[in-house]
Amino acid sequence: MLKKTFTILIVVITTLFAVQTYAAKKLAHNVKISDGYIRMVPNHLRVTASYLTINNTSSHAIYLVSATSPLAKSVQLHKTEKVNGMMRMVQQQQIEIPAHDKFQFKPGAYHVMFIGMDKPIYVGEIVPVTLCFKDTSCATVNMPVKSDK
Ligand SMILES: [Cu+2]
Repeated sequence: MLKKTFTILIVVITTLFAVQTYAAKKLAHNVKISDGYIRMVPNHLRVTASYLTINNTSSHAIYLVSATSPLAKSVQLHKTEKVNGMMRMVQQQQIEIPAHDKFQFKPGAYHVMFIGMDKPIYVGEIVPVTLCFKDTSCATVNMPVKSDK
């Protein structure tokens, strides 16, 4: 009797875990991502940034909370700020995209930062970047590497 209860419990836990795993990969239907690109950097640099526009097509605010990419071990959300006359980058825990509005990442302001690239990048290379939101939905975008003009 005890053994049976234990078995049922394991099945329930496994099911819960499976649901959670599925939820973590839920597709973000409420966002449209455009103009995404990765900034070309000199070969010896192992850090770069990407810029993009996120359109929120839903009637409620959404929050970007993380980004991942095979390009780098660490991918962070950053904002460049001027502090005491010095430019510095501040990591953001989340970025709000208001309802029916868009949010632009651009040089000198918000960007997605890639830290610790394994290899150099080249112009024209396509890099997948996955953006995940507070509601656990994610969107993967293929971004070309481009040089800033
Ligand atoms: Cu940065």
